[in-house]
Amino acid sequence: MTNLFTRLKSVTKQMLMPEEHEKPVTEFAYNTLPWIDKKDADITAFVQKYTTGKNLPYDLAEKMKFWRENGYVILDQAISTDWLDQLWSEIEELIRHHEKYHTNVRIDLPEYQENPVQSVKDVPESVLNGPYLKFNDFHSNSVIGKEIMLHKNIVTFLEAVFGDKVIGMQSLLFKYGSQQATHQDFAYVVSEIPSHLAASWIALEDIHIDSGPLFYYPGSHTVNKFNFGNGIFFNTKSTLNPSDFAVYLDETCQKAGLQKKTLLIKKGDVLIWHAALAHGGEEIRNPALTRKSFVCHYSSDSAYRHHRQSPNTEPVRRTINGADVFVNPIMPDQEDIFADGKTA
Ligand SMILES: O=C(O)CCC(=O)C(=O)O
Repeated sequence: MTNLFTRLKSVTKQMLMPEEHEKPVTEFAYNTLPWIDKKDADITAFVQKYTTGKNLPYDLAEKMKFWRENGYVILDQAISTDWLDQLWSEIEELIRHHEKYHTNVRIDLPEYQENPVQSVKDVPESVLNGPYLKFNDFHSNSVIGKEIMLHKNIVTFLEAVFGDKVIGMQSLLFKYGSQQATHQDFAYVVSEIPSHLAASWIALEDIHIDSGPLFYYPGSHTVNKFNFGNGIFFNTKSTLNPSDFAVYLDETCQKAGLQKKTLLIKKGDVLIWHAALAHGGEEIRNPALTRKSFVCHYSSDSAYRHHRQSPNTEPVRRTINGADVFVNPIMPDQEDIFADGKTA
């Protein structure tokens, strides 16, 4: 492990942020890939030496082999439902007494098109309770949110996959299905080493097929990358857009014979996906159905060294299960205002 950590750190020093590259980036740089994505990855040997993975409710070697092949894993009943109920009760309080809080939400409704990101205090309760809305970085406000994001069952797996300490980067919390088009996260969530990225999708209730469940293409983490006209990251200089990205991914996965799967998991189950797994949200067929979920994005210590909203300051870290999450530099007074998780 030590050698691997040292090697990754020296690679990072030479890394340029993607926008600083002279030529557009069209693929992940092979030498910066997490070790598990390289040709010679010996998972059996790794797990024999990896002591942190003991006492897990799953077989780490089996999950890692599945990940390498398919670009995702599902951890059954990985998180206590009491913790998830606590998290949801905090969201209900946030919605009910929204005037007191500053958490940001993103609203994808026509009337918010000009300014889709708003503070909850300025958004009516009816909108906060409805679809087309996600709560941004609620883990910053909530101790139990951080505990869930950096749960041992998630962190141990990701630490093994990255071969590095895990950093919780950001989170999204949904009451309803996102209905988001097919995408791969690395195009939108960019760390200093773009392949050092993963996400967890934590079911806060049993997922119904008509609620707009998550879908994904097993094995899609290895398909050729889409070029937005200026490389693999979507930004203001891109000449192609997220709809083009979705069409490309659906067609490419179909041509490669990859079967689309629907995620119908139970409360407390967790899906973890690879930076390049193609996924999205199905259409909501029954608008009365909620689809409560907490989505967390992660990187490695080598690849994410500053909070995205304050790249020039040293982050204030919270450590849980050997992983870090940075205190929100924009709203320090809102950090951990929901503190009940301290007793969890
Ligand atoms: O939960 C969903 O429907 C989509 C979430 C997602 O795609 C993401 O956060 O990258």
